[in-house]
Amino acid sequence: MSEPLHHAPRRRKIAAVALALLTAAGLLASAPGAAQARDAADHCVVNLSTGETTCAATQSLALAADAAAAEDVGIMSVTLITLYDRTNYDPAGGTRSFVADGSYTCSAAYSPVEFSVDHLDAANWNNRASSVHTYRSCDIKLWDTVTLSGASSTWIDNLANLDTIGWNNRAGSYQIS
Ligand SMILES: [Ca+2]
Ligand SMILES: [Ca+2]
Repeated sequence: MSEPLHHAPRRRKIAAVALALLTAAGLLASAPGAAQARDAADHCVVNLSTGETTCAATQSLALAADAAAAEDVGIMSVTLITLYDRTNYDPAGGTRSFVADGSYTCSAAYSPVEFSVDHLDAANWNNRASSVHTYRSCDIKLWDTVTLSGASSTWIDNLANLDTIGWNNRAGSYQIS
């Protein structure tokens, strides 16, 4: 494989979580092979409270896997934002969700910024988001580059088609407030 070695442990962990879920759901008979599972794991949940990123073959499985892992350490996950590869919040093309502890709600003001998430390229999400949904009073600002620099979007609540503001397949990093 051409991927950096430091990615290997996380991928193994992700595979283990996905397999555990498939087993629990009684779906193991139809589980894809390892190569297919790796390609299909395009739904990830970044948990601010635990620092873990959990991926699975579907958005619901990824959220469930994150929730189960967080619950083990006494944290209730709540989704703050979800990026969608496709427009109209269609999860079929892949999703990336950002979650925090259940008590978290974003402040009404845009300043100060509450979370900054850069380097979407490292997650294979550079220039990819086409719709975005936010929760818990959070809004999102997109940045063109992966380092929170260059052009930035307005603060977005929910937007089913980022092309309407010229931000389709453009975000390289983002901020939440
Ligand atoms: Ca896209
Ligand atoms: Ca960009």
